[in-house]
Amino acid sequence: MSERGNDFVVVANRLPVDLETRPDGSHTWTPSPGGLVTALSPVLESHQGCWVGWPGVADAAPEPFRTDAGVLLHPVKLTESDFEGFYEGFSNATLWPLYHDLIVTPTYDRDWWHAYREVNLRFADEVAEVAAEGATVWVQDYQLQLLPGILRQKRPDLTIGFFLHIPFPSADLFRQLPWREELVRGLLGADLIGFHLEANARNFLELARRQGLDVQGEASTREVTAHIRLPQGRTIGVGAFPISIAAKDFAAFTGEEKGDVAKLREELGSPQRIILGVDRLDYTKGILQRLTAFEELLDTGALDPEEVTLVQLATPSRERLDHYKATRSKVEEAVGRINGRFARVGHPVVHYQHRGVAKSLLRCYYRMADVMLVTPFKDGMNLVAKEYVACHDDGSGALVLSEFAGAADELSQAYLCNPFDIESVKAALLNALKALDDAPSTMTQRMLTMHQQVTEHDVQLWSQSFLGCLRQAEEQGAGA
Ligand code: GDG
Repeated sequence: MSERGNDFVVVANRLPVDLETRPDGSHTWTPSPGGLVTALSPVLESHQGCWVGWPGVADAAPEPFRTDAGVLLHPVKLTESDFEGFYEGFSNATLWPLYHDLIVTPTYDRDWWHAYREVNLRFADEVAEVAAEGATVWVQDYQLQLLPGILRQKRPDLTIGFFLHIPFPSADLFRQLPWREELVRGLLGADLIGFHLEANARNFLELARRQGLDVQGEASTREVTAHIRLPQGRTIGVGAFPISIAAKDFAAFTGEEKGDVAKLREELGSPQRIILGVDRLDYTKGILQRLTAFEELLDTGALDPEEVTLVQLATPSRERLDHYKATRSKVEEAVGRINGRFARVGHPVVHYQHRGVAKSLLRCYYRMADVMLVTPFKDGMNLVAKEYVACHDDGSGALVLSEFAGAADELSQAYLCNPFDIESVKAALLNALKALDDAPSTMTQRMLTMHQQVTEHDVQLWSQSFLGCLRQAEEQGAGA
């Protein structure tokens, strides 16, 4: 199979599938978790492009192959030591907490930084091999921030876009990073740098100004209204592109599926109200806070355990890292304690699962839930909130959403809360439950307004908007 000559290449830390070994030693591929894969798969399928990324297992170097949907997958090998230094270390114990406003303290480790640089160089070699002359390369996320700069040097013929899926912190926080200049230089190799929100783009532009760069224009809520002009004359577009979902995949429940939703409700004991949480098990997502809020409402009698049930689906994530282990154990302790205090045997008040579920089942959970609780301390966007809304084309349900999730900018009809303030989470949850009983038509209107927003601004619009601006940025940059 010819692997060279791809006109459109997406590069992300992970491939959209993970390599798994069956008990008999043979290999199989399963979809890999997380928001980035959810967002990018449809885009690549429509371009029949090439996806460069790690197959999810250390030391594995499978041959490139084409998916049924026509996407060429090009695996990049990471050793166990790369995985520890580049992925678990610098990406997830340095950058992740720093970019999420220090919810836990980042570790600054020189060896991790060296591993990060090494792996970015390796990704650049692989991309240079598969990209055609003049190809468009779209680099994804915080694990690959050096890649645009390395690629620019190696392959000046490429058009390079970069999109950050997590928040970008204020210049004051960012300057903690010992390798801040190198990181910014890496990003500035791109023709276009995209963020979810205007606030993220503003933070980056402020940082560029402080580094003495020539910044023209200001960030705005959508697309590119600001540019950075480098001393060598090249111009880089900076803009906001709020990511979304393939909304139509979540709407339109068939009669059979509605039956499945009703059955799921029965399996939970047909409670009057079902509250749902769906997250990767990550300390940024505020799972413990929401359990604590629920427990306090049961404790004071504001909620009746015979009437209300909370379902928490928590997908395993970054399980070897200490902060993740600690979060999991606190969450599981809270689930046990709440059930111990308020449930009857055979009738849990909190249903908890630490395993992923199939997308078809996830849709049913979303549709079934009367209230969706999304309470991150900080989140780039949060696709779960949008998926829930997309499943409620009938106007049912209510969304409780953290002010600190990027999605709050668009989903203003949600019950917004401050997850750092338990009273605020409790009030938002109670208000949502009460309004479902007392003001059903207002609730329907709120949900339908959000549904329209998500349907009209779907993931296809996101990618078209980014790629359209990338073409313009490249033309402007080349003309400079
Ligand atoms: C990062 C940023 C940004 C979850 N459990 C299951 C499952 N999921 C899917 C959801 C959703 C995705 O995973 C999670 O996306 P989020 O956006 O909520 O969160 P992150 O993984 O942290 O994503 C985030 C995103 O990138 C995109 O830019 O929004 O801010 O942190 O799609 O449905 N899917 C299935 N089973 C599960 O059990 N099938």
